[in-house]
Amino acid sequence: WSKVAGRIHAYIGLGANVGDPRRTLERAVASLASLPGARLVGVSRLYRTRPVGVLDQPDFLNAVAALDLPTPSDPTRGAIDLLVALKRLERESGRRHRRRWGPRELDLDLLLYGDHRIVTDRPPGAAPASDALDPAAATPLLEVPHPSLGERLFVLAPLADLAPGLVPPGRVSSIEATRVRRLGVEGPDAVVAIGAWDRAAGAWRA
Ligand code: A4P
Ligand code: MG
Repeated sequence: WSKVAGRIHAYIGLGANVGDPRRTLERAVASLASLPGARLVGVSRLYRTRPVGVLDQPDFLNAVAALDLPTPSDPTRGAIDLLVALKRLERESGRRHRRRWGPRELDLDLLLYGDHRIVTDRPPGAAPASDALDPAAATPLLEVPHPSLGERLFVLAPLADLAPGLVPPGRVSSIEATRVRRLGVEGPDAVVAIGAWDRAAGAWRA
C-alpha cells in the first residue's frame, strides 16, 4: 500500500523541547502538509517524553506525521529532496545548532520512505553545520529507515498510532511489537500521550 496509485508514504518524526514545543509542532505539521505535492494522511497523538541521550534537558514533545507524496523516478533523489525540505523547516522554526541529542526547537527525522532502504554518504567536506568533531559529521547524509527507529519509544509510540502492523524494510518485527518490547525497557512513564490530533483545528486536543 506504500505504492498505491503512484504515491509513496513517508513517516516523519517530530520532536521539540525548546520554546513553545506544542505550537512549533503544530506549525511543523501544517508546513509538512503544504510541501509540494504532499498530502497529510495522518498525525499521531502528542506525547510528553523523557529525554534520551542527553538527560539533563527539558522533557520533549514528540509526534509522527504520515505524508503521501508523488512517487519519484529515483527514490534516493526523492528521499534526499524530502530531507532537505525537513532541514529547511527546522531552520525556519529557529533551530540553532547545539550539541547532538541536546535541546532543540524542532527536530524532523525521516523515519520511513515507502519500503525503501537508503544509505547515502555525505559528499566530502559536507559536514553538518557544526564543528568537525560533532559525531553527526560521521553519520550518513541520509539513512532510511531511520537507524534508531527500533530503539526509541518516543518514536515507536506515535508511529504505532498510525502504522501498528507495519514491518520496516529489513526488519522482522512490526512497529507495535517493537513498541511493546521498548515499553518493557523504558517503562510506562517515559512516553505519555497527552493529546489527540484534531484535523479540523490543526492542533492537538487534551
Ligand atoms: N540524517 C541521516 N539520516 C537521517 C534521517 N533519516 N532523518 C542526518 C533525518 N536526518 C538524517 O541530524 C544529524 C544528521 O543526521 C543530519 O545532518 C542528517 O543529514 P540533526 O537533526 O542535525 O542532529 P540530531 O537530531 O542531534 O542528531 P540525530 O542523530 O538525528 O539525533 P536524534 O536521533 O534525532 O536524537 N529525547 C526525546 N525524548 N525525544 C526526542 O525527540 N531527540 C533527540 C535527538 C535526543 N533525545 C530525544 C529526542
Ligand atoms: Mg535529527
